[in-house]
Amino acid sequence: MRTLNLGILAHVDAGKTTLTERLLYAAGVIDEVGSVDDGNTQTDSLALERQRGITIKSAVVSFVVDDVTVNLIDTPGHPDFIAEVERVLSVLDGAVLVISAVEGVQTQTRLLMRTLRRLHIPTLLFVNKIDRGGADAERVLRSASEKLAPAIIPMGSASGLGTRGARSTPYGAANAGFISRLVDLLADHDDALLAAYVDNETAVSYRRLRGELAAQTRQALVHPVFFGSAITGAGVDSLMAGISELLPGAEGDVDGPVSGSVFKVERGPAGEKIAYARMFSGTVRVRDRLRFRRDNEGKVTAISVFERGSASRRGSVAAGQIGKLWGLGDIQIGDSVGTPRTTHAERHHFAPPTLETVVVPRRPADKGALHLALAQLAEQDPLIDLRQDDIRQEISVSLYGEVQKEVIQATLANDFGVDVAFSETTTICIERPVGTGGAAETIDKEPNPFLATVGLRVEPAPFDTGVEFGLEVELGSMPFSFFKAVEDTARATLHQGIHGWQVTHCTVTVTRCGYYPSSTAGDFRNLTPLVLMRALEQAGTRVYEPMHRFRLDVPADTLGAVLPVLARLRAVPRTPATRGSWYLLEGEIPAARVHELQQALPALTRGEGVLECAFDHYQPVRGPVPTRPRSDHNPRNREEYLLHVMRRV
Ligand SMILES: Nc1nc2c(ncn2[C@@H]2O[C@H](COP(=O)(O)OP(=O)(O)OP(=O)(O)O)[C@@H](O)[C@H]2O)c(=O)[nH]1
Ligand SMILES: [Mg+2]
Repeated sequence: MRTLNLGILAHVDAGKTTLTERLLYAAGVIDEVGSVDDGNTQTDSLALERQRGITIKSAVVSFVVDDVTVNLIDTPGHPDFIAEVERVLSVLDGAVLVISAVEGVQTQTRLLMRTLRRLHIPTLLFVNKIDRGGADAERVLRSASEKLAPAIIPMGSASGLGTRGARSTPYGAANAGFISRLVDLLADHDDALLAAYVDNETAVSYRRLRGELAAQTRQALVHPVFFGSAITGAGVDSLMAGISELLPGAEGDVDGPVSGSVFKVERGPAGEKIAYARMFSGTVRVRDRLRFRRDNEGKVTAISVFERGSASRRGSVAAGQIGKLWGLGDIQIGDSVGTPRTTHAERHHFAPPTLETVVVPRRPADKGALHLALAQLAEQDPLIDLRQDDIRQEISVSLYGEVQKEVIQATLANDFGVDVAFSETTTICIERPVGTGGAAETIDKEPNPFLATVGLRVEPAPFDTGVEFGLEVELGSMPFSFFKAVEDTARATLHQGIHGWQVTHCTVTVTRCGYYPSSTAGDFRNLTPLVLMRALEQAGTRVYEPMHRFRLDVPADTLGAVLPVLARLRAVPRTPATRGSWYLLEGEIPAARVHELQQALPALTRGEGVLECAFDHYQPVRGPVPTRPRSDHNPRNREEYLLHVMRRV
């Protein structure tokens, strides 16, 4: 029996949860198909998800098809919950990207496919909603090959589009058009196949072509496309067969060293912490002691494993499987258990939240309860990045958008009994070095009070690199724990740059190091922030604000009203394109103004305008540079902040 950890990803409302329900039904896990609109699906199980009809948290369910146990992870499509998608990407063996046959390829669809391709995750496309009015299979195929990936191949034809009786019929060996498309597609990566086919068409068996299709899909070179309707169930059997035939199973040695990755954390009914871990290697058993995040350790008190439906209690969870682990009190999302996997641990695939808002309890007496509640929410979503400003007595959280804000508000009220309001929402900027800066402190040389020599250089790096750490000294010249102390402290220090924003897209290089036999890692932790901030001041930093790319469809007669509002919001549209009696506007807008545009739109366009926005890039702030109040650490000045960092790390 193989195991396949499969993600279902899509733009909001494309039908992921409905499709999940259908797959569970087709596999015999459930006897009745639940509906998002009735609030009774398996994976939208949170009260808030059922009320709102949208997915907020990723959820795991499992089913068996042929000889494969599929652990399916249904993800949210709303851009405010992109962090949920980010967290599951590292645990997937394959994915199904759902596209609505009516709305076609949307902003989030492109972003997700770009990321799946970058990570080489084998991906099938499912064109859903063929039963809905306006469904157009050809248009979706065209735009999928233009905007998502050129190497796609329809696995069947769709008929009766836009009607309840819409069907999808799989192609087979008898369909000459399919065979020749298949050969064309596969020959790009397989010269032997092309040569054999050119030599004698009939010599290449259909079996061989299907085998090669599976091989190339598993390498994420090609993407088979299925058509169907999650509502009527049309095409779901073909997709199911494709999942088992074309996607790879999980690999990993069950007897190897323990290595797993935690992609979800939740609290059980008694408030106990439950970590969802995907195992890559080894086997974890109840009562095992597990190491995670540097020097943390915990004893596993119970395990349940996803098998045929939901999770059931087991004595162990092995390589390839997803297990729920109890007993690891300090575990956080993103932690590795056992030996860390050496893939982009620090790197994010999507942009971080771009908004920050102050959370205020409506009853002042709830302040302590609010802090505790937010700390628990931050366990499940570290990107909300809880910050406490002791001077202003304020708590703030980072956010992707208004829907996430409403969800936090409702969760605090429903689950924790704390009513809150939000005051000012501000944009989260970033800082990046302008040039190169360097500084050093030498052991035993005034004014350095620490038993450590540290020299650091900081310089800008391309966007999307985060913080890279490099060495210009021999790794063997100092105990590894001292290097680790320098790196960890440098990363912590960069949380607040010269203007108070996170410093990122830069490289920090260790240019000098030295120690005495009596030196400790603490000496390096204490000295590093002082040296790094001096280097940063020498380099100088520039503040950047997040920009979104927007796509706005408006009725032609409303364009005159929309354009001045865009200008006022500092949105820069390119020349509008006409589409019948509609205009399509695309361009850039500061993240800070997206919400205002969303709010203004209904009145400007009689409620007909459709706006899609997604983070695109950072742009240097023009005009006065915004500074972020130094919070979190009660710092009245930099020295105090640095002392705080020293104490903390
Ligand atoms: N007509 C039709 N409606 C569908 C189909 N699939 C889903 N829907 C409807 O589309 C809406 C959204 O479906 P969901 O399954 O919640 O979509 P989702 O992708 O899970 O949405 P998020 O998780 O919030 O991103 C619901 O009203 C569904 O009933 C389909 O194949 N045909
Ligand atoms: Mg959903």
